[in-house]
Amino acid sequence: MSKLRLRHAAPALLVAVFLLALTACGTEYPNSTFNRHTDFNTSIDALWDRLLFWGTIVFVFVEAALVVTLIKYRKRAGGPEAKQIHGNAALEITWTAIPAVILVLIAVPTVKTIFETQAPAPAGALKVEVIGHQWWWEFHYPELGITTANELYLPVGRTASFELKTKDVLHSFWIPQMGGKRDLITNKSNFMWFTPNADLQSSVWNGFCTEYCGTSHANMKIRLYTVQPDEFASWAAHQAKPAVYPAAEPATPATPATPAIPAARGAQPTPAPVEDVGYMFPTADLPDHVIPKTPTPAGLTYDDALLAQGDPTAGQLGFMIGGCIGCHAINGLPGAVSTIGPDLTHIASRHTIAAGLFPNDGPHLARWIKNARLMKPGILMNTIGRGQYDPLLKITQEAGLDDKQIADVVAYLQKLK
Ligand code: HEC
Ligand SMILES: [Cu+2]
Repeated sequence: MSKLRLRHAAPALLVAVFLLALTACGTEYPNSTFNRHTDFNTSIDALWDRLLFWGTIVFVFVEAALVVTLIKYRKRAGGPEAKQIHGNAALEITWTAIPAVILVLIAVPTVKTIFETQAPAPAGALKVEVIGHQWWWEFHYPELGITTANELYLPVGRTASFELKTKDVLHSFWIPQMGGKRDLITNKSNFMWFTPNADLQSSVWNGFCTEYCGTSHANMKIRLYTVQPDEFASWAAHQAKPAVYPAAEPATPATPATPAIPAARGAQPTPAPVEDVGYMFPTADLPDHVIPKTPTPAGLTYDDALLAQGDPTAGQLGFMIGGCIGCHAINGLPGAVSTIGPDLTHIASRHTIAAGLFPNDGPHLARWIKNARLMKPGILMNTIGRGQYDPLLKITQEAGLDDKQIADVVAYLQKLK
């Protein structure tokens, strides 16, 4: 590049850098870890600010000294020969002492933050067991008797204490908006805790697996709902119950255990009880950054009109004859106790399926059941649609469920609120 062109390029480059810096101002960063939504992130953010402060001072000082020296002492035509010197004790002591002081200013808060974030969880924390699987997350609330998958609810203002384990290979648990990441290690429990700020509004955050764990590592996501304590209590109370299908006959209310109080004169007949399915984060309030946008495979077709004809009772049977009970538990469905795949007891109360890869709706559920391995590469769930090609086993599924039977199973799953 000629000298002239370089002179022209420099201002253009400056403008480009300036514009790039400008774009950083207006945008939201839904997956950034630099915020103060929890005690953990507050410590990390405070440390980061301090590092950035000292780092900026050092950078500006060193670069300024460099540029001044380059310009002031550059070689000039006919200039004198450079003076030859040997050492300068004062200068050397200074440039050793200043960095040493800066290192101490960085090291002390760093070590303090490490101890803070590695300390045992405070008393009264909500215990959550996190179990990594290739490629989905199992969540247990041991004190509440809840098992769920991929979607985690936590109340704001209460510390959540995680015990991290893995069923197979190494994974790593990271919800950037809430705190640091921590590995899930084979044959060992790791621990981590954080407290979502009490003044957080009910919100949804993305989480990820951040330790490469095989084919669908990138498809192993978490949805975290931080909700108000009463919303959490409602969610938890319902999740701990068995599946709601088949529902109790609404026509014959159960005989009350205590003698019925005689109805007051003129009392209205009691309205039919509304089935309580507990709190679920409202679909209308979901922020765009948590809505899956993965396209379904082009070769995987399903006539969505069939879904309207789905019969949940036939679907419950289909769930058994289709082999689903070999891998999935549904609390309340006899025989469905396997823990190989995600617990489906309250599958309809989740917004996504397949560890955040697809929205949890009829068309996606149907395609998933038909050929899950085409939707999410490498997974343990086999291809179940009749006549479908299983990309992992490299065989065509000759038995399996036809499209109508799949519609029935979908109708059944959608009853499991
Ligand atoms: C060989 C074991 C196996 C069988 C059989 C099986 N599944 Fe699965 N299923 C899995 C695994 C493993 C996953 C998790 C896949 C992932 O997200 O990586 C899964 C995921 C799912 C999900 C998504 C759950 C969630 O919360 O993300 C649904 C729904 C589902 N299976 C339904 C079914 C149905 C219906 C059948 C029977 C027609 C069935 N499965 C048969 C292993 C199995
Ligand atoms: Cu993983």
